Amino acid sequence: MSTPGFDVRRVRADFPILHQEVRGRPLVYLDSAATGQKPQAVIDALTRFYTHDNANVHRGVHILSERATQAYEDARESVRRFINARDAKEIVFMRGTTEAINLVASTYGRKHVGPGDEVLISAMEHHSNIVPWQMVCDAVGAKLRVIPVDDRGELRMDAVDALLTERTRILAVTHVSNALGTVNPVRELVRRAHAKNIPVLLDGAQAVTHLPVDVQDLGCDFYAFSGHKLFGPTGIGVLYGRLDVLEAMPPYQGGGDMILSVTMEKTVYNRVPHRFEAGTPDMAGAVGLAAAIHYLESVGMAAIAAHDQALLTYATQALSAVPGLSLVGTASEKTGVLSFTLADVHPHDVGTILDREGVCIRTGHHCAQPLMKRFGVAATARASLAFYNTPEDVDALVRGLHKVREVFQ
Ligand code: 7TS
Repeated sequence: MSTPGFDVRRVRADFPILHQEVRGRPLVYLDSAATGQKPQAVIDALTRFYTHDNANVHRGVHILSERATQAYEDARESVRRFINARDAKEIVFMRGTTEAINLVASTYGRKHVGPGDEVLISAMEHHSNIVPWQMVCDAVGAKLRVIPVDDRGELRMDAVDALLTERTRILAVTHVSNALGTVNPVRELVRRAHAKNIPVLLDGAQAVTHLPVDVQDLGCDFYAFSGHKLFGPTGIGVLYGRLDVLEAMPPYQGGGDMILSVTMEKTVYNRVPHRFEAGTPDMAGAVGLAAAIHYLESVGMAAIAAHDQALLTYATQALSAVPGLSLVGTASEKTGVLSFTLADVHPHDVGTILDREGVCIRTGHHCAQPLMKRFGVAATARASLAFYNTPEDVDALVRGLHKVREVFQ
Protein backbone atom coordinates (compact mmCIF):
# COMPACT_ATOMS: atom_id res chain seq x y z
CA MET A 1 0.00 0.00 0.00
CA SER A 2 1.56 3.28 -1.03
CA THR A 3 0.19 6.72 -1.81
CA PRO A 4 2.10 8.83 -4.31
CA GLY A 5 3.62 11.93 -2.72
CA PHE A 6 2.98 10.67 0.79
CA ASP A 7 5.53 9.04 3.09
CA VAL A 8 3.82 7.71 6.21
CA ARG A 9 7.15 6.88 7.86
CA ARG A 10 8.28 10.49 7.59
CA VAL A 11 4.94 11.64 8.94
CA ARG A 12 5.17 9.26 11.91
CA ALA A 13 8.60 10.61 12.78
CA ASP A 14 6.91 13.97 13.47
CA PHE A 15 4.63 12.49 16.19
CA PRO A 16 6.69 11.77 19.31
CA ILE A 17 3.86 10.07 21.22
CA LEU A 18 3.62 7.26 18.67
CA HIS A 19 7.12 6.00 19.44
CA GLN A 20 6.60 4.24 22.73
CA GLU A 21 5.83 0.83 24.13
CA VAL A 22 2.69 0.29 26.18
CA ARG A 23 2.04 -2.92 28.11
CA GLY A 24 5.26 -4.24 26.66
CA ARG A 25 4.16 -3.74 23.05
CA PRO A 26 4.60 -1.01 20.47
CA LEU A 27 1.76 1.49 20.79
CA VAL A 28 -0.91 1.22 18.08
CA TYR A 29 -3.15 4.28 18.26
CA LEU A 30 -6.48 3.76 16.50
CA ASP A 31 -8.59 6.32 18.35
CA SER A 32 -8.01 9.50 16.37
CA ALA A 33 -11.73 10.20 15.96
CA ALA A 34 -11.75 10.81 19.73
CA THR A 35 -8.67 13.00 19.61
CA GLY A 36 -5.73 13.35 17.27
CA GLN A 37 -2.08 13.09 18.29
CA LYS A 38 0.11 16.18 18.03
CA PRO A 39 3.10 16.67 15.73
CA GLN A 40 6.26 18.13 17.25
CA ALA A 41 5.54 21.37 15.37
CA VAL A 42 2.41 21.92 17.50
CA ILE A 43 4.19 21.10 20.75
CA ASP A 44 7.02 23.48 19.78
CA ALA A 45 4.58 26.28 18.86
CA LEU A 46 2.94 26.07 22.30
CA THR A 47 6.32 26.11 24.05
CA ARG A 48 7.49 29.02 21.91
CA PHE A 49 4.36 31.04 22.64
CA TYR A 50 4.62 30.57 26.40
CA THR A 51 8.39 31.01 26.37
CA HIS A 52 8.50 34.21 24.29
CA ASP A 53 5.18 35.85 23.46
CA ASN A 54 2.60 35.22 26.18
CA ALA A 55 0.43 38.22 27.11
CA ASN A 56 -3.25 39.03 26.93
CA VAL A 57 -4.59 39.96 23.50
CA HIS A 58 -6.37 43.10 22.20
CA ARG A 59 -5.48 45.05 25.36
CA GLY A 60 -1.95 46.01 26.24
CA VAL A 61 0.12 48.71 24.56
CA HIS A 62 3.24 46.70 25.32
CA ILE A 63 5.31 44.61 22.96
CA LEU A 64 4.26 41.23 24.32
CA SER A 65 0.57 42.01 23.99
CA GLU A 66 1.26 43.24 20.49
CA ARG A 67 3.01 39.97 19.62
CA ALA A 68 0.34 37.80 21.25
CA THR A 69 -2.42 39.71 19.43
CA GLN A 70 -0.57 39.36 16.14
CA ALA A 71 -0.10 35.61 16.68
CA TYR A 72 -3.77 35.16 17.63
CA GLU A 73 -5.05 37.10 14.61
CA ASP A 74 -2.54 35.36 12.31
CA ALA A 75 -3.99 32.07 13.55
CA ARG A 76 -7.44 33.28 12.50
CA GLU A 77 -6.07 33.98 9.04
CA SER A 78 -4.52 30.47 8.91
CA VAL A 79 -7.93 28.94 9.69
CA ARG A 80 -9.57 31.14 7.06
CA ARG A 81 -7.15 29.90 4.42
CA PHE A 82 -7.46 26.26 5.54
CA ILE A 83 -11.23 26.15 4.98
CA ASN A 84 -11.22 28.81 2.26
CA ALA A 85 -13.53 31.24 4.03
CA ARG A 86 -13.86 34.58 2.27
CA ASP A 87 -12.96 36.74 5.25
CA ALA A 88 -11.05 36.16 8.51
CA LYS A 89 -13.97 37.88 10.29
CA GLU A 90 -15.97 34.74 9.52
CA ILE A 91 -13.73 32.72 11.85
CA VAL A 92 -14.79 32.67 15.51
CA PHE A 93 -12.50 30.93 18.00
CA MET A 94 -14.43 28.64 20.29
CA ARG A 95 -13.59 25.94 22.81
CA GLY A 96 -14.49 23.24 20.28
CA THR A 97 -17.27 21.87 18.08
CA THR A 98 -19.59 21.54 21.06
CA GLU A 99 -19.33 25.20 22.01
CA ALA A 100 -19.62 26.28 18.37
CA ILE A 101 -22.92 24.43 17.90
CA ASN A 102 -24.21 25.67 21.25
CA LEU A 103 -23.40 29.22 20.17
CA VAL A 104 -25.44 28.88 16.98
CA ALA A 105 -28.31 27.15 18.77
CA SER A 106 -28.54 29.72 21.54
CA THR A 107 -28.06 32.86 19.42
CA TYR A 108 -29.28 32.17 15.89
CA GLY A 109 -31.61 29.45 17.16
CA ARG A 110 -33.21 31.47 19.93
CA LYS A 111 -33.70 34.39 17.54
CA HIS A 112 -35.21 32.48 14.62
CA VAL A 113 -36.86 29.34 16.01
CA GLY A 114 -40.33 29.95 17.41
CA PRO A 115 -43.37 27.98 18.57
CA GLY A 116 -44.44 25.41 15.98
CA ASP A 117 -41.21 25.80 13.98
CA GLU A 118 -38.92 22.90 13.13
CA VAL A 119 -35.21 22.17 13.40
CA LEU A 120 -33.98 19.43 11.10
CA ILE A 121 -31.04 17.20 12.06
CA SER A 122 -30.12 13.63 11.10
CA ALA A 123 -30.18 10.27 12.85
CA MET A 124 -26.38 10.04 12.79
CA GLU A 125 -25.59 13.18 14.80
CA HIS A 126 -23.17 13.32 17.70
CA HIS A 127 -25.00 14.35 20.90
CA SER A 128 -23.46 17.80 20.53
CA ASN A 129 -25.55 18.34 17.39
CA ILE A 130 -28.71 16.96 19.00
CA VAL A 131 -28.95 18.24 22.56
CA PRO A 132 -28.40 21.99 21.90
CA TRP A 133 -31.24 21.89 19.33
CA GLN A 134 -33.46 19.90 21.67
CA MET A 135 -32.86 22.58 24.30
CA VAL A 136 -33.91 25.34 21.88
CA CYS A 137 -36.96 23.38 20.73
CA ASP A 138 -38.03 22.63 24.32
CA ALA A 139 -37.60 26.27 25.32
CA VAL A 140 -39.71 27.73 22.49
CA GLY A 141 -42.13 24.90 21.69
CA ALA A 142 -40.54 23.90 18.38
CA LYS A 143 -40.16 20.41 16.95
CA LEU A 144 -36.96 18.49 16.30
CA ARG A 145 -37.21 16.48 13.08
CA VAL A 146 -34.77 13.83 11.93
CA ILE A 147 -33.49 12.65 8.55
CA PRO A 148 -33.41 8.84 8.76
CA VAL A 149 -30.40 6.65 8.01
CA ASP A 150 -30.49 3.45 5.93
CA ASP A 151 -28.96 0.07 6.81
CA ARG A 152 -25.58 0.98 5.33
CA GLY A 153 -25.41 4.18 7.34
CA GLU A 154 -26.26 6.59 4.54
CA LEU A 155 -28.71 9.46 4.89
CA ARG A 156 -32.07 8.73 3.30
CA MET A 157 -31.81 11.52 0.74
CA ASP A 158 -35.24 10.52 -0.61
CA ALA A 159 -36.74 11.66 2.70
CA VAL A 160 -35.03 15.05 2.83
CA ASP A 161 -37.28 17.17 0.63
CA ALA A 162 -40.41 16.32 2.59
CA LEU A 163 -38.61 17.12 5.84
CA LEU A 164 -37.53 20.58 4.63
CA THR A 165 -40.84 22.35 5.23
CA GLU A 166 -41.98 25.95 5.43
CA ARG A 167 -41.54 25.61 9.21
CA THR A 168 -37.89 24.47 9.05
CA ARG A 169 -35.68 27.21 10.51
CA ILE A 170 -32.32 25.45 10.22
CA LEU A 171 -30.77 22.22 8.97
CA ALA A 172 -27.93 21.00 11.21
CA VAL A 173 -26.13 17.91 10.00
CA THR A 174 -22.75 16.26 10.30
CA HIS A 175 -20.33 16.31 7.38
CA VAL A 176 -18.78 12.99 8.46
CA SER A 177 -20.24 10.61 11.05
CA ASN A 178 -17.95 9.88 14.01
CA ALA A 179 -19.58 6.50 14.66
CA LEU A 180 -19.96 5.23 11.08
CA GLY A 181 -17.47 7.19 9.02
CA THR A 182 -20.16 8.08 6.46
CA VAL A 183 -19.36 11.14 4.36
CA ASN A 184 -22.67 12.88 3.80
CA PRO A 185 -23.59 14.61 0.52
CA VAL A 186 -23.52 17.96 2.27
CA ARG A 187 -23.23 20.09 -0.85
CA GLU A 188 -26.45 18.58 -2.13
CA LEU A 189 -28.11 19.07 1.28
CA VAL A 190 -27.08 22.74 1.27
CA ARG A 191 -28.45 23.12 -2.25
CA ARG A 192 -31.82 21.64 -1.33
CA ALA A 193 -32.10 23.61 1.94
CA HIS A 194 -31.07 26.89 0.33
CA ALA A 195 -33.63 26.38 -2.42
CA LYS A 196 -36.15 26.82 0.41
CA ASN A 197 -34.17 29.62 2.12
CA ILE A 198 -33.21 27.36 5.02
CA PRO A 199 -29.74 27.95 6.50
CA VAL A 200 -27.39 25.03 7.08
CA LEU A 201 -24.93 24.23 9.85
CA LEU A 202 -22.38 21.51 9.16
CA ASP A 203 -20.60 19.69 11.97
CA GLY A 204 -17.13 19.27 10.50
CA ALA A 205 -15.43 17.69 13.55
CA GLN A 206 -14.67 14.44 11.70
CA ALA A 207 -14.36 15.90 8.21
CA VAL A 208 -11.55 18.46 8.48
CA THR A 209 -9.16 15.74 9.66
CA HIS A 210 -9.64 13.62 6.53
CA LEU A 211 -10.79 15.80 3.62
CA PRO A 212 -9.94 19.15 2.07
CA VAL A 213 -12.81 21.43 3.14
CA ASP A 214 -13.87 24.53 1.24
CA VAL A 215 -16.74 26.33 2.95
CA GLN A 216 -17.43 28.54 -0.06
CA ASP A 217 -17.74 25.52 -2.29
CA LEU A 218 -19.98 23.73 0.24
CA GLY A 219 -22.07 26.90 0.51
CA CYS A 220 -22.98 26.26 4.16
CA ASP A 221 -23.90 29.07 6.54
CA PHE A 222 -22.05 27.60 9.53
CA TYR A 223 -19.23 25.08 9.86
CA ALA A 224 -17.91 23.84 13.23
CA PHE A 225 -14.80 21.87 14.18
CA SER A 226 -12.41 21.13 17.05
CA GLY A 227 -8.68 21.82 17.18
CA HIS A 228 -7.82 18.73 19.21
CA LYS A 229 -9.14 16.35 16.55
CA LEU A 230 -7.22 18.28 13.92
CA PHE A 231 -3.91 17.40 15.62
CA GLY A 232 -3.88 20.72 17.47
CA PRO A 233 -4.33 21.52 21.17
CA THR A 234 -7.41 20.87 23.29
CA GLY A 235 -9.55 23.83 24.32
CA ILE A 236 -9.64 25.51 20.93
CA GLY A 237 -12.10 25.11 18.07
CA VAL A 238 -13.71 27.04 15.28
CA LEU A 239 -17.09 28.32 14.26
CA TYR A 240 -17.17 29.52 10.68
CA GLY A 241 -20.19 31.66 9.92
CA ARG A 242 -21.02 33.55 6.75
CA LEU A 243 -20.28 37.20 7.51
CA ASP A 244 -23.78 38.54 6.81
CA VAL A 245 -25.27 35.77 8.98
CA LEU A 246 -22.86 36.37 11.89
CA GLU A 247 -23.38 40.12 11.70
CA ALA A 248 -27.12 39.71 12.17
CA MET A 249 -26.71 37.47 15.23
CA PRO A 250 -26.99 38.57 18.86
CA PRO A 251 -23.98 37.92 21.13
CA TYR A 252 -23.42 34.65 22.99
CA GLN A 253 -21.67 35.33 26.29
CA GLY A 254 -21.17 38.79 27.76
CA GLY A 255 -17.87 40.07 29.09
CA GLY A 256 -14.59 41.63 28.11
CA ASP A 257 -13.49 41.92 24.48
CA MET A 258 -17.03 41.49 23.08
CA ILE A 259 -17.98 45.16 23.63
CA LEU A 260 -17.25 48.53 22.04
CA SER A 261 -18.57 50.52 25.00
CA VAL A 262 -20.36 49.85 28.27
CA THR A 263 -22.38 52.15 30.49
CA MET A 264 -24.64 50.96 33.29
CA GLU A 265 -27.54 51.70 30.96
CA LYS A 266 -26.36 50.22 27.73
CA THR A 267 -23.67 48.13 26.05
CA VAL A 268 -22.65 48.50 22.43
CA TYR A 269 -21.40 45.17 21.19
CA ASN A 270 -18.16 44.68 19.34
CA ARG A 271 -17.90 43.82 15.68
CA VAL A 272 -17.75 40.26 14.38
CA PRO A 273 -15.91 38.00 15.26
CA HIS A 274 -14.92 39.60 18.59
CA ARG A 275 -18.60 39.97 19.52
CA PHE A 276 -18.63 36.18 20.01
CA GLU A 277 -15.32 35.89 21.87
CA ALA A 278 -16.06 37.17 25.37
CA GLY A 279 -13.22 37.03 27.86
CA THR A 280 -9.59 36.08 27.47
CA PRO A 281 -9.46 33.61 24.61
CA ASP A 282 -7.25 30.54 24.32
CA MET A 283 -4.37 32.42 22.67
CA ALA A 284 -1.89 29.57 22.94
CA GLY A 285 -4.54 27.19 21.64
CA ALA A 286 -5.11 29.32 18.57
CA VAL A 287 -1.36 29.47 17.93
CA GLY A 288 -1.12 25.70 18.34
CA LEU A 289 -4.07 25.15 16.00
CA ALA A 290 -2.41 27.34 13.39
CA ALA A 291 0.77 25.25 13.74
CA ALA A 292 -1.30 22.09 13.19
CA ILE A 293 -2.86 23.65 10.09
CA HIS A 294 0.54 24.67 8.71
CA TYR A 295 1.76 21.14 9.34
CA LEU A 296 -1.24 19.61 7.52
CA GLU A 297 -0.77 22.03 4.63
CA SER A 298 2.88 20.98 4.36
CA VAL A 299 1.85 17.32 4.14
CA GLY A 300 -1.08 18.21 1.86
CA MET A 301 -4.74 17.47 2.56
CA ALA A 302 -5.18 15.77 -0.82
CA ALA A 303 -2.36 13.31 0.01
CA ILE A 304 -3.83 12.79 3.48
CA ALA A 305 -7.23 12.02 1.96
CA ALA A 306 -5.69 9.56 -0.51
CA HIS A 307 -3.76 7.74 2.25
CA ASP A 308 -6.93 7.63 4.36
CA GLN A 309 -8.89 6.01 1.54
CA ALA A 310 -6.21 3.43 0.77
CA LEU A 311 -5.88 2.51 4.45
CA LEU A 312 -9.66 2.35 4.85
CA THR A 313 -9.91 -0.10 1.94
CA TYR A 314 -7.11 -2.21 3.42
CA ALA A 315 -8.69 -2.17 6.90
CA THR A 316 -12.20 -2.93 5.62
CA GLN A 317 -10.93 -6.03 3.82
CA ALA A 318 -8.80 -7.14 6.76
CA LEU A 319 -11.61 -6.76 9.30
CA SER A 320 -14.21 -8.37 7.05
CA ALA A 321 -12.08 -11.55 7.07
CA VAL A 322 -12.32 -11.87 10.88
CA PRO A 323 -14.99 -14.51 11.64
CA GLY A 324 -17.96 -13.13 13.55
CA LEU A 325 -17.04 -9.51 12.88
CA SER A 326 -19.81 -7.31 11.61
CA LEU A 327 -19.15 -3.76 10.39
CA VAL A 328 -21.64 -1.09 11.44
CA GLY A 329 -21.55 1.55 8.72
CA THR A 330 -20.77 0.46 5.18
CA ALA A 331 -21.63 3.60 3.24
CA SER A 332 -20.19 3.95 -0.25
CA GLU A 333 -18.41 7.15 0.82
CA LYS A 334 -16.54 6.84 4.10
CA THR A 335 -13.51 8.11 5.95
CA GLY A 336 -11.29 5.94 8.15
CA VAL A 337 -13.78 4.90 10.82
CA LEU A 338 -14.43 1.19 11.42
CA SER A 339 -17.24 0.52 13.88
CA PHE A 340 -17.95 -3.13 14.52
CA THR A 341 -19.33 -5.83 16.72
CA LEU A 342 -17.59 -9.18 17.22
CA ALA A 343 -20.04 -12.08 17.58
CA ASP A 344 -21.62 -11.66 21.02
CA VAL A 345 -18.51 -10.34 22.76
CA HIS A 346 -19.25 -7.09 24.56
CA PRO A 347 -17.41 -4.20 22.85
CA HIS A 348 -15.84 -3.21 26.19
CA ASP A 349 -14.26 -6.66 26.43
CA VAL A 350 -12.97 -6.29 22.87
CA GLY A 351 -11.42 -2.94 23.82
CA THR A 352 -9.89 -4.27 27.04
CA ILE A 353 -8.21 -7.24 25.38
CA LEU A 354 -6.94 -5.06 22.51
CA ASP A 355 -5.52 -2.66 25.08
CA ARG A 356 -3.46 -5.50 26.57
CA GLU A 357 -1.98 -5.91 23.09
CA GLY A 358 -1.09 -2.22 22.93
CA VAL A 359 -3.96 -1.39 20.54
CA CYS A 360 -6.05 1.67 21.50
CA ILE A 361 -9.60 1.83 20.19
CA ARG A 362 -12.80 3.33 21.54
CA THR A 363 -15.82 1.33 22.65
CA GLY A 364 -19.28 2.49 23.64
CA HIS A 365 -22.03 4.55 22.05
CA HIS A 366 -19.65 7.23 20.71
CA CYS A 367 -22.00 9.99 21.92
CA ALA A 368 -24.48 8.87 19.27
CA GLN A 369 -27.04 6.90 21.25
CA PRO A 370 -29.94 7.43 18.81
CA LEU A 371 -27.73 6.04 16.04
CA MET A 372 -26.81 2.96 18.11
CA LYS A 373 -30.52 2.41 18.69
CA ARG A 374 -31.14 2.68 14.94
CA PHE A 375 -28.67 -0.18 14.40
CA GLY A 376 -30.05 -2.20 17.30
CA VAL A 377 -26.82 -2.19 19.32
CA ALA A 378 -25.98 -0.62 22.67
CA ALA A 379 -22.38 -0.05 21.70
CA THR A 380 -19.74 -0.84 19.12
CA ALA A 381 -15.98 -1.15 19.07
CA ARG A 382 -14.50 1.59 16.89
CA ALA A 383 -11.09 1.78 15.31
CA SER A 384 -10.47 5.19 13.77
CA LEU A 385 -7.60 5.96 11.43
CA ALA A 386 -5.48 9.03 10.92
CA PHE A 387 -2.84 9.86 8.34
CA TYR A 388 -0.07 8.58 10.65
CA ASN A 389 -1.55 5.07 10.73
CA THR A 390 -0.13 2.23 8.66
CA PRO A 391 -1.22 -1.17 7.33
CA GLU A 392 0.92 -2.65 10.15
CA ASP A 393 -1.35 -0.88 12.67
CA VAL A 394 -4.34 -2.56 11.02
CA ASP A 395 -2.54 -5.92 11.10
CA ALA A 396 -1.95 -5.48 14.85
CA LEU A 397 -5.66 -4.77 15.30
CA VAL A 398 -6.58 -7.94 13.41
CA ARG A 399 -4.10 -10.03 15.47
CA GLY A 400 -5.66 -8.56 18.60
CA LEU A 401 -9.14 -9.47 17.41
CA HIS A 402 -8.05 -13.08 16.91
CA LYS A 403 -6.83 -13.01 20.55
CA VAL A 404 -10.28 -11.79 21.57
CA ARG A 405 -11.85 -14.70 19.70
CA GLU A 406 -9.53 -17.20 21.42
CA VAL A 407 -10.42 -15.82 24.87
CA PHE A 408 -14.15 -15.96 24.21
CA GLN A 409 -14.32 -19.21 22.25
N1 7TS B 1 -19.28 16.31 16.40
C1 7TS B 1 -18.70 15.17 15.99
C2 7TS B 1 -19.05 14.60 14.64
C3 7TS B 1 -17.76 14.55 16.82
O1 7TS B 1 -17.17 13.43 16.40
C4 7TS B 1 -17.45 15.11 18.08
C5 7TS B 1 -16.52 14.44 19.04
C6 7TS B 1 -18.07 16.32 18.42
C7 7TS B 1 -18.98 16.87 17.56
C8 7TS B 1 -17.75 17.03 19.69
O2 7TS B 1 -16.46 17.56 19.63
P1 7TS B 1 -15.80 18.24 20.89
O3 7TS B 1 -14.38 18.44 20.49
O4 7TS B 1 -16.52 19.51 21.14
O5 7TS B 1 -15.95 17.28 22.03
N2 7TS B 1 -16.42 13.05 18.86
C9 7TS B 1 -15.80 12.16 19.67
C10 7TS B 1 -15.67 10.82 19.33
O6 7TS B 1 -16.09 10.31 18.32
N3 7TS B 1 -15.02 10.20 20.34
O7 7TS B 1 -14.72 11.09 21.28
C11 7TS B 1 -15.20 12.32 20.88
